[in-house]
Amino acid sequence: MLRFMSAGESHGECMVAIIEGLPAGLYIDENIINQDLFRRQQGYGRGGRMQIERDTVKILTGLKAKKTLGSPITLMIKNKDFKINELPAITQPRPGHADLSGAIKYGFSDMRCVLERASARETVVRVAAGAIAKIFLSEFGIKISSKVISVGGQTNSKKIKEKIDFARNKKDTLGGIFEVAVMNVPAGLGSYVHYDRRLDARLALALMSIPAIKAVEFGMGFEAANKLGSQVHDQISYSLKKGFFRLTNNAGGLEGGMSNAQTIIARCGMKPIATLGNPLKTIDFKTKKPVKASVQRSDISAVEAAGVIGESMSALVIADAFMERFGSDDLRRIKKAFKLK
Ligand code: EPS
Repeated sequence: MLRFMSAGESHGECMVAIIEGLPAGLYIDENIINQDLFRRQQGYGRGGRMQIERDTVKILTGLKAKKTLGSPITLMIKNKDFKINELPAITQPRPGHADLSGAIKYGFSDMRCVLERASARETVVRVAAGAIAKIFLSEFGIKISSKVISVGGQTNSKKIKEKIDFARNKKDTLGGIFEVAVMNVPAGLGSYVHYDRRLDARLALALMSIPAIKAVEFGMGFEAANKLGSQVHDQISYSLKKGFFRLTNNAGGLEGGMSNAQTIIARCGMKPIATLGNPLKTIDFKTKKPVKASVQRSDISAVEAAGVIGESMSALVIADAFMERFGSDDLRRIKKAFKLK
């Protein structure tokens, strides 16, 4: 089983991930991880923090001569903006953020203690872990990409920029929709035999866990609910060259909780960032008096970056399901099993 855990606070010393379950013999090029870390920092509408950080990974364990040993891999990314102990207390919870429920849950009166871990900064190590899963998948020709579908309801890139400028001027924020595509996935990853083995359910969990994601759909998604079966299901065909293939891909590459060898297509709906420059009404946690929510440095919109995180989370799920089917100890043996597919 491929699993990972992360640790770290947004303004702590560093962010860390431990990944376990990768086979031995996989060559890891740190530059490939750093490319994805760079991509996560991009996109029109990002905030001041991205000007400070130049995220690069340091691999602390699990490799010898850049090859995996099958042992846990530790990834570390330093926070340049390390100042957790100098930051002032926050008592005005932001609507839409983890602030209020987190303070009630853990018994804090200072919401700084919540937001340090709830921050989307944590996704930096998910992207580093996901890049390693992508390196593994690329050995088998599996490729993952993402694109922005819309921001604030706009689909054209010029209009998206204008809408982000509008939100910035209004001291407001925007969400949007991104799409993740996983190409060249063999049929039969995941399973229909039990709820927690279904690949669509596992992908939905991974994607829904990305901060600010409120909706996930595959293929035709919600639209399929309004159509006839004959307009939805992907008819099956066969050729010697391609083997079985489909005339359409409305299922988004997923049927019966398994991959069906078509491209896996997932779309995620991201709510607007919760920190507003022109803050919403809230209640001071200590005085219980009406106040305006706290204003922290933040992004106006981060849909492009969220797409990169969506790729990473999908890569981790697909790599896990791939190893269930073809083995997970030794890369050479996995390649042999894959050839027999
Ligand atoms: C982010 C780091 C954070 C925010 C943003 C994304 O850093 P800071 O709080 O120091 O500005 O810029 O996070 C949020 C918008 C949020 O609500 O958590 C990052 O590394 O992506």
